[in-house]
Amino acid sequence: MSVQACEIRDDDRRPPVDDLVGIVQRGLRAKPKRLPSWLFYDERGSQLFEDICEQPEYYLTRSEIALMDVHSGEIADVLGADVRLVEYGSGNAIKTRMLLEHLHAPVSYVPVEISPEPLRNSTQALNTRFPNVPVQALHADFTRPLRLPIPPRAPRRTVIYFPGSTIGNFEAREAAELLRKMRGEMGDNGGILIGADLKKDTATIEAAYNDKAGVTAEFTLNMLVRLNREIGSDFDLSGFRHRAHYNAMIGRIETFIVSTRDQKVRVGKQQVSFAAEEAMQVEYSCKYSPEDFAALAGKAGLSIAHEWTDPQGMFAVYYLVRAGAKSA
Ligand code: AVJ
Repeated sequence: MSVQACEIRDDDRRPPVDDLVGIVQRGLRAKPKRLPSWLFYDERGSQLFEDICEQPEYYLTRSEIALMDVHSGEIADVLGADVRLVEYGSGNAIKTRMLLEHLHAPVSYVPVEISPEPLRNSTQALNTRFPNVPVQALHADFTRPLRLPIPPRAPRRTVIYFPGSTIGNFEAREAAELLRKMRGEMGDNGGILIGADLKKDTATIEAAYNDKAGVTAEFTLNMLVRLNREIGSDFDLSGFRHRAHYNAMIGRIETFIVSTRDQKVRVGKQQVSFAAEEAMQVEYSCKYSPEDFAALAGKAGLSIAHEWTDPQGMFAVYYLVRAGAKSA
């Protein structure tokens, strides 16, 4: 088969690049103040996240890769032949490659990504590496209803791949809603292959979000750098710090940007006051035991057909199918 052209499709129902000043102003009016975690991922933020993945304390990425290293063959067997693989996000080159290497005659690979730059890069890299797998990149926001490109031939099933514990960034209700949406997109016979970080001792989890080298702190504060650049706000970086704390009751890392003093910040035409030690919430990273995850899946009309963990039991990958379906 010949090399496929890089096809990137725009989902024309994508909302126009939203009013960033408005989003930030709204978040800063909320009590407590909060800003959405997707604001982390400008170009610098995406680079910093890659650097986080190399930190010795950040076990998530390494563990998921170790898991794929051991189990990707078996995972591919469970998914079966002629799968259309739809990935939510596209920044996961290594894990995706490990999966595609083992999949049996995949029909197509559909990365869904909101930022065009990583989408183009991963499309090209995969085209080179897997010349026989048609890549149908979709430029869209995966939290919204998707119109998937027409596959080059009929797939036996559509599998949505959502690695990286990104599901952990959604609060329980939103996570269930997102899974419910995925359930619709994958169809009756489809499945969801999803990575989620496991609950474990507080010290290990907290260390992962407070690395000694300070990369995570820089990643967190880069959100303010980004806002200063993109909306002309005047956050003084020396007046804010990173704080990440594990809420063991709820089972999630809660990340804040803390104001170190009384101060005012201009955002658009508004002045926003921060009290000393006031904490602005910027990210949740929810951790799930396998039982927690089964309950979450259940709320979305799904059940766990298979689950895998890495040799050290740090991280889990689940294969979800419609509840009551005859499974994979
Ligand atoms: C990319 C969402 C999985 O929550 O662990 C890493 C992002 N934030 N360090 C996570 C993140 C701080 C990461 N996810």
